[in-house]
Amino acid sequence: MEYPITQDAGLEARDDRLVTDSARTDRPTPDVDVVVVGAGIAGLYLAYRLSRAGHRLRVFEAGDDLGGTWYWNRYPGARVDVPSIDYMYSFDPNWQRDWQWSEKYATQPEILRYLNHIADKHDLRRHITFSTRVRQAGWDDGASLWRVRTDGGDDVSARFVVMATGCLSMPKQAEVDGLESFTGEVYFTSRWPHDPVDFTGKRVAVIGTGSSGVQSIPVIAEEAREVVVFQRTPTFSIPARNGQVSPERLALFAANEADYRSAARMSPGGIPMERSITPTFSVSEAERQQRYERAWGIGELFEAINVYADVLSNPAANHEFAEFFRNKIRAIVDDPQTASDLCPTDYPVATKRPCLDTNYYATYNLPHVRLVNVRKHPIRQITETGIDTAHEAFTFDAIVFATGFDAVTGAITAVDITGRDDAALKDKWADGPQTYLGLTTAGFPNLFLITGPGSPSVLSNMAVSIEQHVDWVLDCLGHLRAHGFAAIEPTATAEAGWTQHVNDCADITLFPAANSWYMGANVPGKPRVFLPYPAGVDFYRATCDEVVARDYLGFKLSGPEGSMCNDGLVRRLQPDVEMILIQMAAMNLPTLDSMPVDEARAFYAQMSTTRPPGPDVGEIVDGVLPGATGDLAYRLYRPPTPGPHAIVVFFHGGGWVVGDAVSDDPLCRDLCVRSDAIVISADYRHAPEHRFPAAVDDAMAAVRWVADNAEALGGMPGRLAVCGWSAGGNLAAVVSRLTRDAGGPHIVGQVLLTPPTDGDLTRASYVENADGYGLTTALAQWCYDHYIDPADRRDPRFAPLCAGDLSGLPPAIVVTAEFDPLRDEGKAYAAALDAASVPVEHVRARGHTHQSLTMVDVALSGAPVRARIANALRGFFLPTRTPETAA
Ligand code: N01
Repeated sequence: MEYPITQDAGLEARDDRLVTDSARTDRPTPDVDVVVVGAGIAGLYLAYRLSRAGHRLRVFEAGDDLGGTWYWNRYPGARVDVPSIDYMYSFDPNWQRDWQWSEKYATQPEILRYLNHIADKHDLRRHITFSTRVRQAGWDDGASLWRVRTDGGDDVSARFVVMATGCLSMPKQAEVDGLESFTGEVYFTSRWPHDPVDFTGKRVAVIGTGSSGVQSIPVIAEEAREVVVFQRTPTFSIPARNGQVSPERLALFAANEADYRSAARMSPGGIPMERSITPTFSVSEAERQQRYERAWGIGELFEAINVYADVLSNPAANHEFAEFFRNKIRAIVDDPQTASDLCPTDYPVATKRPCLDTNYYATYNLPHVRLVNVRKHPIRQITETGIDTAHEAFTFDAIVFATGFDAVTGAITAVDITGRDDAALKDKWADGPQTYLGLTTAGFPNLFLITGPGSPSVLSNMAVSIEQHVDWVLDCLGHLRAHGFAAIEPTATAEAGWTQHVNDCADITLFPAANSWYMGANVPGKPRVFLPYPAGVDFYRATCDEVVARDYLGFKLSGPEGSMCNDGLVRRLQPDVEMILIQMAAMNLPTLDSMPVDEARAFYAQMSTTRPPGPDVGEIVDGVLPGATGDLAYRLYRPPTPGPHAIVVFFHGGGWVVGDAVSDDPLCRDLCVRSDAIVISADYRHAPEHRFPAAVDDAMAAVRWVADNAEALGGMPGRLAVCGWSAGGNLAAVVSRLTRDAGGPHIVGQVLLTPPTDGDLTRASYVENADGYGLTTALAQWCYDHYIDPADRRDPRFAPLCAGDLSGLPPAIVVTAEFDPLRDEGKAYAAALDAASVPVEHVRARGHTHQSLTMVDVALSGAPVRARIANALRGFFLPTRTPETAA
């Protein structure tokens, strides 16, 4: 629901004059405008932007020095896994005058030197209070400011608080019993000592094989006498192939750095790269293997994940890519058992963060390095001298924990943050974080989260995502100031919509299949919710910009003289449906209603050839059946399971004008496999050559013929349902009523997928969705006009909604799509069936269009709806619904 902008009386835009808070209100003046928590990459950039924009600020940093992640994670082998020249600030275009990266992937010390260099160059240290942890931040609603307390005794009031606390900064607890009894050295990769650690001649245990373990194990093995790695979950890792900064990349820079940075900002991951649109199985196996090899050879994480469009959505595609990795591991590691233990098998590749390594797998070929599979040999406890598993007692001089972080939310909720009415953020997020854009959260005005949950953050190049968030926040502060507002807060509607959208995006990927830290699954008791935003930094940036362009859509802005709220949802379509619509719009295709009918039919058929085929079925048989006036084609889809099967007679979509028995082929295959029923797609005569009621007569003839020949077709007599999409849904509804009135054949259920049921063009859905969602109101009208005279449009053989008596009709499932001109008449028909005591399930497909539910393997978000249809069909076919038992 979108509301118009409302401005309280007396408030006018004041772009022309900057007004400070203290000048325009009798509320207390805060000590500073902004408190920033953290002095890592985000905190430093905030200090740069805020100070230059004239905001008074303080930055608190728990560490003794700046750098955040790069201050703490000093373990041996620590490096960035995004190329150095991408993992840097872009605000300083002349950086090459005074800085040079020495390697493709810089080491931790080099990155820390870079951050110090930036801080010194731009005089940022003066804003930072080091060795000071923010403990508490509470919103004072009366004074409209934050009160921030630190463990150093600071008590600072601020108009805004910005959490620049990092996504991977709150170390996870050790979760192993007995650690306090160990008398040797204990290290955490995430809190590595500043003094050099020497493992020479020592027996070292490493627990954990994520990125930190994978990077540190080979380096520790270079020194140590013995290394035992305790692995709970194996990782997918590709060789980093580190070395000089790539000359090609440097050339791109030399050509035009501004273009390069801009391409990074509008890329899926924050590194200039085209999003792959090629599905895995659309190319030959030889070509696929070549591409996998290339990905392995380049040594770049984002390139590898982008190898094919569907690696993160199609289980079969993912499996093949994962098998390629497993083969590499088997080829590198000499000992077959160790190789097998190192092969990940219980989660899809890239659904846990893959690693970039230098000699990781080969390290296991060294005689003094050993792998313990903790799944088979669980760690019982840490002892005085080492580690006991269920089967063995190990002695160590040192134990290294590379066990990860309470990621994305951990560092935010570690601060006691209270918002309006003293509500604690930790409580609000008890079942998972709720944010608007990953930047703000309702009930906590003037609180900003840099790379917070619900933003691309850890799935992207953090440097690019951090800059985008900081820039957005600075623009926002400027806007508030210029318009005389003192506070900004997202609405509950916008936040719920965004949280839903993030989940929708995750649900069409394989990410939820892994117990990853992306899902919060690595921390006992943490809610299992997908934390980052997976649709890409390009889409995300466009969304943030759109929110601003639409007058801060979904935010309430308030000040001493009034408030403004343009409430609503910024993303309402399912993410994949939106992407399809964007691609279709870019293709600028002609509309069917702009063509003569023959051309429209040819064009429709041509478009059908470009889609994925749908799942394999047991058998496909093409045949002809007697229509009302002559033979008509049908296609039979038989499930791969032993028969006999129930039968669904299916009527295709196409507005009674275009389409045929095979034009909904992927949908029919999908229905067949999911419902384990024979689907017979029966053609019918089309308008304008054969106008109403020719299609109805043919549909009736098809149902009769199938009922009479059920056994011969491999079906179970009496288990007959009808189904149709669009115009076909209309025919299925009409046939259900006509067979009831004719006393047979008995139909056990009707599936009506986005059906027209009275063609009333004055309904709201025809107005709201007139254009932009595939089926337009103009096209619907074109179809009606070809099919039926206006005078006949209340005939129940066209308008089942106009039938006087709907009682006794077969049980139904009616699916309506939110962005469909036909939505309201489908809805009305479901309600009418219900009112007539017909068992009916009405599925409202949120964020879908008229066509999107039929786009098998394209609009993945439609799959759960089709699963419900199949479920309904299975229910229709239960023996209790068949005529013999009904009697
Ligand atoms: O942490 P992780 P990380 N007993 O959570 C295991 C970034 N990063 O510090 O998977 C036994 O990935 C745990 O096992 P499981 C990067 O984004 C980047 O390595 O929970 N094992 C896992 O194997 C990365 O993804 C770089 O079953 C236990 C490991 O410990 C993120 O930071 C470098 C255990 C933890 O792996 C986190 O990486 C480093 C237990 N009780 C980090 N508890 C770059 O290259 C946990 N594990 C830039």
